[in-house]
Parts: sequence; structure tokens; C-alpha cells
Amino acid sequence: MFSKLKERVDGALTKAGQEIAEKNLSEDLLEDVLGDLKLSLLQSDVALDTAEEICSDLKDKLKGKKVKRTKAVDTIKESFKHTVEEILSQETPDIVERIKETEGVALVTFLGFNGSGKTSTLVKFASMLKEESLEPVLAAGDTYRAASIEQLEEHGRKLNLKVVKHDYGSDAAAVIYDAVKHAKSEDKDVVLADTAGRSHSDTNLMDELEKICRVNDPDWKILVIDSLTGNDAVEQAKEFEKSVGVDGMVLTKMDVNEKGGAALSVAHTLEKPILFMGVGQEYSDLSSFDCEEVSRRILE
Ligand SMILES: Nc1nc2c(ncn2[C@@H]2O[C@H](COP(=O)(O)OP(=O)(O)O)[C@@H](O)[C@H]2O)c(=O)[nH]1
Ligand SMILES: [Mg+2]
Repeated sequence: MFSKLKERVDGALTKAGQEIAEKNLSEDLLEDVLGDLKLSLLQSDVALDTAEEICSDLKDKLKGKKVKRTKAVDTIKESFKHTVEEILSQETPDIVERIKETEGVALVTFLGFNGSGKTSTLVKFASMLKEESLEPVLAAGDTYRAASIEQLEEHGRKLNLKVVKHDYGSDAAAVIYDAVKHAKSEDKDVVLADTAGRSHSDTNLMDELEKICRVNDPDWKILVIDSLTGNDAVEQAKEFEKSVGVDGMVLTKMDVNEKGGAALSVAHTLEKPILFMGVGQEYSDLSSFDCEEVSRRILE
């Protein structure tokens, strides 16, 4: 009888103790802490819209949540870190394996702004495929920028790979079509197609890109993004996704960028995997995307 009473008293005391030890996360505290965390994202070159969306989603998720009083700030910080890691850790397909499994000739096109690193990424990828005993054909689909065809031919010579080209100003869709035809006739595995760099204001080049994709129906449309791009990375990603669709992304120049915020911006915007990162100017400087390392750089 007494022990029952004692149990009840003990229970009530524990509950009262818990209530003192716990609190609901208030909007004020969340705004305070998330405001600081948003600033840290901006300092890592994360685009403003992305930083704002991440923090406001997190605020909605955490508002009113019961937490240990002494751990309130830590809980918010932990959730924030977890969110950043989750955005970056999209499931990444093994593109090399998928190319190997493709029946006939796989077509991979590289898209992106001028100077983002399309041609460099293409030739690094060609070198990676060669090491996997695949034989790519290169398509000189940038028929627009001066010297782009010679640049690709030079790499073709170094890597001992066939480059299919037409003249400057010619139809890029036709170059890529020919490259695929050539690859089929020679029993090659894969065509890697370069394209001209474009910007959202370049309607002609965007139209040309749509034609390339309509005519050739690539297996992979890979968006190449310069990791040094700040707010504009989001706009670029949206524009390419809207026009032709994006299957995966490559973040270049990660060797000269300590911050890595563009990776978070584009992964959050498109929810597409980051297949590789460019980490230098040698053929071997194409690494698989290291989610943990990039999260660390952004959160540091
Ligand atoms: N450090 C560094 N430079 C890169 C990387 N990727 C591309 N570049 C350089 O960026 C410049 C533009 O690259 P390019 O491939 O010609 O860009 P494209 O106009 O998109 O074809 C060149 O000077 C490249 O050497 C990278 O991962 N690291
Ligand atoms: Mg180029």
C-alpha cells in the first residue's frame, strides 16, 4: 500500500523535474541561432535563397519541439548540420558502371556556362573511362567558341582518342549525331559530347542545346558548374534543368575553392546527384564527390 503511494509520489516528482529540465524550442531562440547559421552558410558562398530556405524549413520543423533545457542550442546546431549533410548526400549512381551496362553506344553530354570547365571535365572523364577499358569517342559539339575544336583535338591526340568534328558555326546536333554514328560503326562504347558554353540570356545557344538533346537523346546530361560561382549557380542549375533536364552534376575547381557552398546550392535546388568534383588541371583530377569533406568545408 505504502509502496504504491511512494511510486506515485516518485513519479510525480520525476515528471516535475523533467518539466523543469525540458523546454519547447521558441521561435525567438530558433531565429537567433538559425540567423547565425544562415550567416555561416553565406560566408561559405551558399546562395542566399538556398541559405534562407534551409533555415526557414528547419525553423518550421523544430518550432515547439521539446528539448533538454541545457541542450537547446546544441539541438538546433545538430539538426542544422544533419540537414546540410542530408542535402549533399543524394544517392549517386555509378556512371562508369552504368555506361558499361548500356547496350550499344552511350551518349554523355556536358552542359554549362562558358568557362565552367566542360571541356576539361569531359577529357578527365574520357581518361577515367580509358582506365576502365572503355573506348570513348569525343564529339566537338562546341562549334561556337574560337579554338574550342582545336582544344579538344589536342586532348584527343594526347589521349589517343578519335575526335569527330565539323566546322565552326555548324550545327552541333549534327556533329554529335555523326559521332554516335561513327562510334556505332567502330563498335565503340561511349560518345562524350562537348557543347558551347551558354548563359540564360543566350536564347540561341539554349535553343541549340534543346535541339542537340531532341535529335540525339543523350543518356546522360551532365551539368558542369564552377564551384567559385556564388548566387548564380542556382540560376544556372534551374535554367538548364528547365530547358533540357539534368541527370547529374560536376562541381569544378574545388581545388581552388575552400568553401564549397555552390555544391549545397545546386544540390538543394535540383536534388540531383553530384557525380564528381574537379580538383585540378591534370587528367587524373576528377574525384568522386566527397559529401563529408564538402559538408565539413561548408560548416567550418
Ligand atoms: N584548378 C582547376 N581549374 C580547372 C578545373 N576545371 C577546369 N579548370 C580550368 O578552367 C578553365 C576553363 O575550363 P574549360 O574546360 O575550358 O571550360 P569550358 O568553357 O566550360 O569548356 C581552364 O583554364 C581549365 O584549366 C579544376 O577542377 N580545377
Ligand atoms: Mg569548352
